[in-house]
Amino acid sequence: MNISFRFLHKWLSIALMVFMLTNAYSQAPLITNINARQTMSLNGQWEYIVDPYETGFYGYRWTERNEKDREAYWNSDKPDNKTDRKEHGYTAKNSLRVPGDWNSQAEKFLYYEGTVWYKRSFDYKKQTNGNRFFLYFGAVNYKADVYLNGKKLGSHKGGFTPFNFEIPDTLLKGKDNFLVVKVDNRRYKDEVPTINTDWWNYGGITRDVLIAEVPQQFILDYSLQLKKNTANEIEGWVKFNVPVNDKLTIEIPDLKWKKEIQVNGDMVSFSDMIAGIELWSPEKPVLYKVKIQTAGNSITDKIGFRNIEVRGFSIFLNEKPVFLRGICIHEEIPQQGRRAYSSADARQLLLQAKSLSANMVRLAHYPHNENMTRMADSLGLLVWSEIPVYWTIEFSNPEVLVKAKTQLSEMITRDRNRASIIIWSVGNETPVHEARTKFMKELLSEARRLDGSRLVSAALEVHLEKGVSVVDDPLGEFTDMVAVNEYIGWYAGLPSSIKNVQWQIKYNKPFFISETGAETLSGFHGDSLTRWSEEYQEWFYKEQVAMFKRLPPNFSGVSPWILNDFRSPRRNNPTFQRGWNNKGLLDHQGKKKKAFYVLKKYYDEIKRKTD
Ligand code: GCB
Repeated sequence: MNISFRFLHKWLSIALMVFMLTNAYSQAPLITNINARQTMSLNGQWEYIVDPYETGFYGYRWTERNEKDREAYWNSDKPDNKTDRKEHGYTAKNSLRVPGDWNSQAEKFLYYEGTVWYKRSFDYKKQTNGNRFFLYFGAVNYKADVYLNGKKLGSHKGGFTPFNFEIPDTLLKGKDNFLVVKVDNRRYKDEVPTINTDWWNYGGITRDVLIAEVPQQFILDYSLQLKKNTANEIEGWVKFNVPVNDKLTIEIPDLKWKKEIQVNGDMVSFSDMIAGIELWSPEKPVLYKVKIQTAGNSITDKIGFRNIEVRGFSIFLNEKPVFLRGICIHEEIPQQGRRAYSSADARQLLLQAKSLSANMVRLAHYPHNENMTRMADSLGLLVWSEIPVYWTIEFSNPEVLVKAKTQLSEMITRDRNRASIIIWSVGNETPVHEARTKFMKELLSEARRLDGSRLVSAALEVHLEKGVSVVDDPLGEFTDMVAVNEYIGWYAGLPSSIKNVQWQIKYNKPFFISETGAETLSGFHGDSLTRWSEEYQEWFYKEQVAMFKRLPPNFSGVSPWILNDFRSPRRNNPTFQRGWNNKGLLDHQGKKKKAFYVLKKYYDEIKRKTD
């Protein structure tokens, strides 16, 4: 290649890159506490086209359509005149509720995995000239490509975390904006989660969609919490979207505390002594109104203050050892076989957990919606929050690590001010080998880097060696607590075998049983040896509880599997499962099974001793 050709080649590649970048706006940093911003909701009925062949995206030579292609589904579906040929169209006859999964909205969608195009038209009245606009999605499962008025705003992968794109002022019209989202929920080996999971792959725009309108300079994100090992010192930081030169005020009116800081830059940190803070706890979930303000922008939140740490082999909450009376929850409303998303859904699920006398929930196996963590804050439930690094992810693939880290960072960014969250979990039941341990260690360090104030963990596996339950996963060395899932008496042996179980736990840290459970079809009765009967599950729980009582003093809690029966395509026993994993302590209709009362009794005993 001669010099001038090389130069031309380089110049052309740069031009191509610039062209690609200017044709899709990139994802903007996440705006936190979205509901406290000035927003317009785009929830409601959206029209859709089901597109299993991705015709709206690829031409017949299977090349990506260019932005102006009239046959691209992000462009107008209206014929220009009577001779015009249009082979796609949105119609009110085909519409889906947003937020919501598509699977539960029409029978044809029950098992659908593929592409659905969503379209919504809307008018927008700008509040103040010179403001900025962001299109915010609470979550879309799994991949979203977003187009406004024929322009691509950007894409996002990851089905359980929020994202936003800035809308250029010139693109947002007063009338009849044409918003299209291509949603693809197909499962791939190199995604997070990967192909194989034990839950329903609900597709769609599953959480809220909003337009947020903010000033040119605005408060993007902030952190406010109790300084470790103190009860009267608060520390935090505030981040702006751009460098500012302004006075910042942070105020907690109920504590008569106010701090003024001069900001020169895009971030400022602070700490201060505050008298009279009542600490947040499950028994008394005190939340304070917090006001953060600059000359041009202000935001309010409700924040609780508490300490969480590991001392020796116990977990301490506000200087007192705490036993986690937990329960695992999927983000699902079984009565309607759908994803949970609203505040009312969160209340239903978390009140069920409270009725079990739980003080903790493990939100499995992916970040649940913000209503859940906010509701946990106000109802007083401790939370384990997790990313869907589940079973056999491609641990040797560096791109997969980036995907997992992105989801981790989006989860932590959204929820770092929730007092309820005490544990960030980086995965569940990952198989022990070198590449995996390296991968998981990186996630643990990343979680600590993003938020050093909470515990970090992962649900590990236990293996049986000559009747002894051995916990020696090398990852246990790097987590703050050792959490394991065990199913002795269900997958391994009968409940009678639980009696003789010995534990060998390599790590002298808080020991937590992050799952245990047995399946039963609600209303099916037999003797306790009859699989699937309520009596079997009841017996299982009785033996498990007896075993918990024999565990060494570092036993710090348990979150059995699971609060409610949930949908899973892996569960195909035609009599007892029919597409449901029935390990719930409550059935599809919310009816309590016999085992519910066994666990509740155990939790009530502990509660009486510790509260
Ligand atoms: C597990 C998994 C959970 C499954 C459960 C089961 O260990 O972590 O996702 O649903 O077992 O029911 O087998």
